[in-house]
Amino acid sequence: MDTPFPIQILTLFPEFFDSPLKTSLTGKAIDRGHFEVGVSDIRDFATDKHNKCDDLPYGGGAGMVMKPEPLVGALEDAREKLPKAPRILLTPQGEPFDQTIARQLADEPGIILTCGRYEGVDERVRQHWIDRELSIGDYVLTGGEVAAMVVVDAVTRLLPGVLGNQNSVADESFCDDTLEYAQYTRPRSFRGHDVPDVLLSGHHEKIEQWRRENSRRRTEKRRPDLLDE
Ligand code: 6GU
Repeated sequence: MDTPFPIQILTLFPEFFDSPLKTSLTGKAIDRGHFEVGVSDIRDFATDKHNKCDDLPYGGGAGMVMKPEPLVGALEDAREKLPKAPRILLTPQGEPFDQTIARQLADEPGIILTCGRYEGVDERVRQHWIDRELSIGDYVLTGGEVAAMVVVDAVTRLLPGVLGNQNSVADESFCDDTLEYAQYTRPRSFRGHDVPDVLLSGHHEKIEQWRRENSRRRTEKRRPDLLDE
């Protein structure tokens, strides 16, 4: 099946992606043909008889390094499937993934996501077979799988037709570099806590003004770094 946005994920743990890709909006969008996800098991490209994918670091030290042969085999196979898609490595050493990068990637003809594992990836693979390295934040994960799923979610929800209501993309946080305003739904009073009166007033200008103010105040308090820019 050819869709407008093919994604190929390269991983040592293909089963990790079974459930998140079936679930919720992501699963529905795949069923509707808005994008498709292929998962390659890097171990299938191992070249020795034990299917070894990691080895000791030259120079010594703790941990294991992902061997080049299986990774490059998997990357070449992905390239044949998706010749124009950028090859991305998920690694804590990558540039910080944000909404701007999500929008850039949504404009590509598809993406190849390589999940790093262990203490790292042989440097020659990064230098010669990878186009871009991304990190999802300043903390350490056991591998790139969770990060790859974050990228899939953030990018695919920007694809045409994936969200029913395209206004919810245009309207949201990080487009105008402020946090979303507070939201309320029924009941009007819940265990003694009331919805702000202005939201029940039906006065659209006043509601807009309240939301802008609420958004600005929370951004100042929680994320002053967003206002500095
Ligand atoms: Cl992409 N990988 C790992 N292992 N840890 C991370 C990360 C990626 N992004 C933040 N921490």
